[in-house]
Amino acid sequence: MDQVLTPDFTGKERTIDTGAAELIDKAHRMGIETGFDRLARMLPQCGFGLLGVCCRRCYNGPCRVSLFEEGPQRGVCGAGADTIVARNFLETLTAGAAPHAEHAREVALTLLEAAEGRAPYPIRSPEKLRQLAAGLGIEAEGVADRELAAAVARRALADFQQQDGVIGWLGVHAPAEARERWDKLGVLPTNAHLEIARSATRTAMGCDADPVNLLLGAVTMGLVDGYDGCHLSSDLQDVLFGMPQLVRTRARLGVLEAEQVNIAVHGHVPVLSEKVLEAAGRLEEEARQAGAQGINVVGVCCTGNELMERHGVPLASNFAGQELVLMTGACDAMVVDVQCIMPGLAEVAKCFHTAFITTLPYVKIPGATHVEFSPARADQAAEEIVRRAIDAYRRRNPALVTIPDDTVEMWGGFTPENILGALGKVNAADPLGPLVDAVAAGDILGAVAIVGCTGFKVRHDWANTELARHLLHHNVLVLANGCGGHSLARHGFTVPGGKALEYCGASLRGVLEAVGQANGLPSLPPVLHVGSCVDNARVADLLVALAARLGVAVRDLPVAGSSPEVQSPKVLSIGAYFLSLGVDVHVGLSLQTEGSPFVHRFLTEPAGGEEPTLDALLGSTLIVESDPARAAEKILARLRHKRQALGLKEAAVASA
Ligand code: SF4
Ligand code: MSK
Repeated sequence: MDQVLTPDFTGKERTIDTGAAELIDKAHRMGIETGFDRLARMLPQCGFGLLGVCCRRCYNGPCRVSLFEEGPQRGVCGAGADTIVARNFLETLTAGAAPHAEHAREVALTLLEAAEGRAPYPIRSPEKLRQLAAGLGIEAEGVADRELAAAVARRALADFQQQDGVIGWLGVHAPAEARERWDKLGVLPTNAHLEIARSATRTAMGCDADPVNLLLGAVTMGLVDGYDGCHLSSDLQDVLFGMPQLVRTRARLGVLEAEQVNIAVHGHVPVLSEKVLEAAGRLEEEARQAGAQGINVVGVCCTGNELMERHGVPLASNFAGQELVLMTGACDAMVVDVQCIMPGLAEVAKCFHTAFITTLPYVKIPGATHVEFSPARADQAAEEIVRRAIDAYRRRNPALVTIPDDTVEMWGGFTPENILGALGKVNAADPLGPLVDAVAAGDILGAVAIVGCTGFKVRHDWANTELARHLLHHNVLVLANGCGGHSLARHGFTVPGGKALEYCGASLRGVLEAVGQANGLPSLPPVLHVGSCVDNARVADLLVALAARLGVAVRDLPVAGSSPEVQSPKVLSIGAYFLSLGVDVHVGLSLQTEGSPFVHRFLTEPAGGEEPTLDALLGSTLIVESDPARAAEKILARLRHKRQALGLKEAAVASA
């Protein structure tokens, strides 16, 4: 342990999860530093950075322009605040879209290798495969699954190679009305890699300096993330690993088991974690020989969500609590793939017996053990990882084990198919009918997806759950995924008939109970857990289906997305995807665009003024608000505005 801290906060002040609070306090007692401490040491953060007016694009800089007249108004090259802020914003979105596109490309390569017999993965959903082939216009009649899978995978990879046209996955999922608008704006992407490279080029020193043009580039990044990131990943994972099912499992740090070998899988791309889960099943006997009762695989962040929705794997923690999984002293291995993996994990793992294992050639962390993974040697790598966990278990020090004594029940796996299945029990001929009727009657005011992260600037899990509580109270249907989904699962919002039902307004509660009871449950869960970050694709599909059923555009629907505890640029690039569809997006932290009032107004002001705005171009705005109660008010105002424009009657008023 390098340093002994003198913490000036308690665990309870930084998280609303009692188990996580217990482990923050344990870290303080042991002198182990976590992200909660590192943020405290980082404050105050640089004001220029927070305003987005710092530029490090070339060695004439770094330059930072001033909001005050007496300070410098332009960088050395002459770039003003509008250019610098817009470039930084686009750069952030590019940093969000790139990992999602890589995620999708890796899954497409895995599908191709599997189809050609070079990687040990079966085709678990031939139905989804054929549905995709139909959407892509690939002839499937009489074609064997593997041959068809190879054709679909090659078409997916073409989205990273073609030099003209529009990315194919946009053709599979995008509504025609939106596509027409994007075409007119000149923002349609040709190829994910090309657009990412172009975006890196236009934000480079001496290239694009027009703030509006740069911000339209942000819309393109949103489309890249939406179609060649989220949709492509989600679709091909369904083909390879099967469709998510409604699952009932458990969440919180208490899901680690004292008597078992605990393996935490962390990251995003389930090509690895699916194999670790399989290998854990095969090697149970070796774990027993080591003195354990079995092997317990638990999920962290989005790879956890992926295994949860397909296999019912319990969720240990979201982003901000990842180091706390190791602080239990009972995590025998943490195995990571890519994205949202904190380098700080290596330092915490050193304080225990934990094997901290990286697996990808481009994600290495000093202090970690590297077990190289590739789809072709997936089974060998997964078995090696599980054996390292069993070995580590033998070295576990029981005196250092603290597994919080709390887990909560959670339900997940609410895909559009499963939601329609549940609604179909109410009206088999028109499954969306009950939902549409409830929205039209004002029993449901609208819908909001609480997505994205937890971080260190907001009290862990607090804003995600508070916002959900306010929205439910006002009869808003809430969906959730990513680490926001973890937060809501960890605090009991995703259980049918659970206590969180009490937060719901009377008319929403009535709908949830009616649909739940038609399905043999006390109610639908107050919050429907839709899976991982890339499963935002499923949220979008649901909105597209709803708009089609109503005969309106997606931008007309009273719906919004929200990330109250945003930490990753991926939230912004996914957010840009929803904005491009005309869906408002709320974020709970500054976008670091306030340094250019023009850029900030473009992103956040409603249409109607003289300046160009996102709202005027796309029908959507960004809402920046850190207080969940005020954020709910602002979101509700936009939902009501959209209801009014649709001519829907006033929604039921929630009682105080
Ligand atoms: Fe300064 Fe311009 Fe270089 Fe940015 S690109 S660091 S504003 S000189
Ligand atoms: S893992 S991007 S912290 S949701 Fe998807 Fe969680 Fe946000 Fe990473």
